[in-house]
Amino acid sequence: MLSTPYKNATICLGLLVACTAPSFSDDSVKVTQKGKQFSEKQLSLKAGQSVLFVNDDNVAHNVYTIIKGKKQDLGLQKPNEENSIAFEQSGTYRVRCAIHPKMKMVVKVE
Ligand SMILES: [Cu+2]
Repeated sequence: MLSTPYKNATICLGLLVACTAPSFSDDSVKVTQKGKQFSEKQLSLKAGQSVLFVNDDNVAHNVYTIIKGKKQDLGLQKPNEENSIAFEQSGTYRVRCAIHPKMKMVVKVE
């Protein structure tokens, strides 16, 4: 019973993020995934800034972040797909691809 409304809420939230993305794009940083690497090895951001991950490869990628043991997963990103994530909490995030363990990035948020 509970799972369906929850799923719908998640989809709505996803659409909302997708639709409102251009309005805060000034503040967001673009990182591409190409050649099984992130285009940046390290980023410094202010809390609340977002990163737009764009898959510019011909293989699927995944992005997840870890801070203080807390994991946030953006899911699978097929070629040409993009996903944005807001870094709300200050600290050092490790950013990884679940498919390619060598893809690594560090995001420092203050
Ligand atoms: Cu990957």
